[in-house]
Amino acid sequence: MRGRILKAVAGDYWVKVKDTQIVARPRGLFRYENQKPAVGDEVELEGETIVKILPRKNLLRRPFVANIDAALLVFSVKDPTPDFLLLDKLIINVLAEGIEPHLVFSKTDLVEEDPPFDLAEDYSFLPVYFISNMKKASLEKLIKELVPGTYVLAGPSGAGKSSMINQLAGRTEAPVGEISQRLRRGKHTTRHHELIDLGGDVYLADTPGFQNLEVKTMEPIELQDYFPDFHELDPCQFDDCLHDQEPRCQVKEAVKEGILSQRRYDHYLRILRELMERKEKQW
Ligand SMILES: Nc1nc2c(ncn2[C@@H]2O[C@H](COP(=O)(O)OP(=O)(O)OP(=O)(O)O)[C@@H](O)[C@H]2O)c(=O)[nH]1
Ligand SMILES: [Mg+2]
Ligand SMILES: [Zn+2]
Repeated sequence: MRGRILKAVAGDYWVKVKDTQIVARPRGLFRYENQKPAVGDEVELEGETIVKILPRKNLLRRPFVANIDAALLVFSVKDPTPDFLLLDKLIINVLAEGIEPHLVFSKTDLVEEDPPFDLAEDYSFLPVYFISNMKKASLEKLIKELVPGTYVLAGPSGAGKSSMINQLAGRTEAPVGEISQRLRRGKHTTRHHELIDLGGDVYLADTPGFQNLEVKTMEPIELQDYFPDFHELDPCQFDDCLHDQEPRCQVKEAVKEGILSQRRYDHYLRILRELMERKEKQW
């Protein structure tokens, strides 16, 4: 029997097989072989025993979820206000995992102009959605636009990820953090691992939020691979242009002309410096 793991709690795995769920345990040998089933895994069952984990497309460590197609990067328009450096770093890390980023601006009920399209101006290279967990229609619209697949929600603490999952799944029991008045963010309440089955082969996984993030270590020259908006330009004079001090750089030119976002470019330079410093420290 084949199935997919939707939930893991203390060594028990809820496996979806056709329209039912079976609570199963992994074969004893897995531990010996250093294999651990993950939420999202496609597995082979014999009765209530998981006997085989099918090859994975990818595996995230935190959260421990396998076979992710896309990430919904959730940033609230207010409380907390979006940290665009964090967003730009998150886009890089998600792309580096081979996962497709989508951008979701949440809590649009907190601003007068709804949807606040200007916030999304720099991100026309991504699918962008505007939602409020207080406005059911905005969530229905989002779900209608998602193609079948497994989506992981990621973003800063307090952005409304868990609230969104609760609304979409039509339930209230998953923990939602009381927003801390001082920091205006949630209290890291999201810890368990679960895929929410929304039907139509759309699955969502919640993740705990964070305040800051390190870009994955890579060669400085690779960084531009993760800036899709740079790719639409003509090539620079030098093949190995870092778009920094080099002459006749198309990226700098595009920033000057207002075709490319100044803020995105500033973040690019900042992250580039970080990667260079990290590289120097290795020596
Ligand atoms: N006004 C408004 N408040 C919201 C909305 N969505 C969530 N909130 C509130 O924002 C706070 C944080 O929401 P959560 O859903 O816990 O946020 P989270 O992204 O899961 O946070 P972490 O689990 O810490 O990463 C809670 O007090 C929610 O009630 C929204 O659409 N509008
Ligand atoms: Mg949460
Ligand atoms: Zn260049």
